Amino acid sequence: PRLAALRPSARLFAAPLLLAAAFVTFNPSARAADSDAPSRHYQQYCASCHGADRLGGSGPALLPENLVRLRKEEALEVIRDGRAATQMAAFGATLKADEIAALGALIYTPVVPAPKWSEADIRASRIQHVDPTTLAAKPVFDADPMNLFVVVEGGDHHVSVLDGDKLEPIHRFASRLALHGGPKFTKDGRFVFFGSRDGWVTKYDLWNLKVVAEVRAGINTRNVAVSPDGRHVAVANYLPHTLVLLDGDLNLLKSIDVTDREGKRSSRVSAVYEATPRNAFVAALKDVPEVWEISYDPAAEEIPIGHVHDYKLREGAFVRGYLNPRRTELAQVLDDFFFTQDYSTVLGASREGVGQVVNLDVRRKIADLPLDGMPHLGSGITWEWQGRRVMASTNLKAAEVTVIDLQDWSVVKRIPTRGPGFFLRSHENSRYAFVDSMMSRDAKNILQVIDKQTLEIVRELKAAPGQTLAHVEFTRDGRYALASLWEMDGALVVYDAQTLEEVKRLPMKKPVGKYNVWNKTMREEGTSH
Ligand code: DHE
Repeated sequence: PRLAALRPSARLFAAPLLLAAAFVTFNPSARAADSDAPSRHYQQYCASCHGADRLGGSGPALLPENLVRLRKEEALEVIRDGRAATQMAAFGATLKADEIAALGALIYTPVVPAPKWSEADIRASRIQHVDPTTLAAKPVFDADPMNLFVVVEGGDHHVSVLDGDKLEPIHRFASRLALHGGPKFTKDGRFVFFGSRDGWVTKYDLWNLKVVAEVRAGINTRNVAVSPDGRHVAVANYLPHTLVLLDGDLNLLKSIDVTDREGKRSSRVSAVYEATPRNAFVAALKDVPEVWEISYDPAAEEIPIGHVHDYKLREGAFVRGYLNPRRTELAQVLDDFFFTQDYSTVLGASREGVGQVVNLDVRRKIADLPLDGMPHLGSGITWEWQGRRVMASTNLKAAEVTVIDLQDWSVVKRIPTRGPGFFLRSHENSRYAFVDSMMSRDAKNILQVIDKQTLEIVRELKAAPGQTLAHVEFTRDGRYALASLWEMDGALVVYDAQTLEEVKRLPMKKPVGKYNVWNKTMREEGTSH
């Protein structure tokens, strides 16, 4: 009962702690054979922060799905030496090398059966941080609320809010661990929603500079999307295989088990996006070749069986269009994708680089895309080039930016770069686009500037060798471009977007990404949405 009286976040933390204590004190296997040692050590040293079930607590979840980005050797180093600027302690003096190796093997072993995160778990995890009725209905600061930047500082898991005119921080707050994907803003720029790799969704009030509410929607999450009015939020999960729909206060509306039409094969969700002209969320599935469109319009047309999610319905039946997925079935999985500005069409690629163009109105593939390597269409941007609309994206495996004609889907140009890159960014008021070579071995420190009219590289901006310079976002008017010096003692480097000269630096802890309220809410053509 005392545990039940705690706030959900405290319960999440305390439950494993108590369990761990119980385990250490009473578990008879504490003296059992050595094959039990890794589990015993896990419960003794890790469970209080990472959860008795490895689903996370104040520390991240320790499941193979959540650890894919961490090399095993690095994980062993972290167990041995701890992690600077975090609560992760060093166990090198407590555990022998082979015990650390066994603990490492344990956390990379899948939990069987796969852990569940039910609707009840989602509901129980919700935390209301402030009473919304106490929040002011206008900004508590003088800066232009539509020209704020939200900067995700991955180094110490914080978020900074910048005044985009003065280019100065106005606030900084602690975030959930490992935020990933772009934070998503409501159209008025007041609220922003963050998703963490461990499934936490945070609603933040930018006018009041306060965390309003949080909920854990999954165990391993890809990203979040929000409707412009802020009334609907969608969460794409890898673990469990669910797509979670929340209301604007982060109360659960429904958690959809993601399967193919027959309900035979379940799937992770690669990502979910909001498509305003369609009043819908659009999601791609990673293990089933389908794109789903989920209307958040309560008056949405009914969907005939055959396109819907609920395979148990009898032939000829209809379901409500509202919050029920409508399927587009394809021959190939879409892993990463880009929308045309009117959201009628999706350009997608599989991890193997198979590209296809899908029209969401006729709900089928309408063309192939001539792509190679691993195009990162999610980082795509678009502009007018010689009277035609083109899009361009980086490639995670090839040293090029690929420019595609959006009329006939042909490749206009492959612009050679220093190395495979992650992000591409521009602004309609700028003739330049900035691309990194983050995925290369020796050119991570170089940002290249592309002239959007000549399609040539015209300049290189360099950080010190060995450092990483990547991810650019423009100010609302396109005058300045802010790049991340992606180091623990890193910075935002501000460039004049015309002269390309450095203007100033703002110290930041590994600023993974930065997002301008205006550019995001206006769906500026030079930024991902
Ligand atoms: Fe991301 C956005 C997928 C690894 C930093 N990344 C996205 C989005 C997707 C995606 C689908 C768009 C979601 C959105 O904005 O709502 N990312 C993937 C992967 O599949 C991949 C390659 C492997 C993985 O581990 O999941 C991957 N991503 C990374 C990283 O390693 C990065 C560099 C560091 C990190 O913090 O994880 C990283 N991804 C980002 C960032 C964005 C992003 C900063 C937002 C870009 C933007 O400007 O909107």
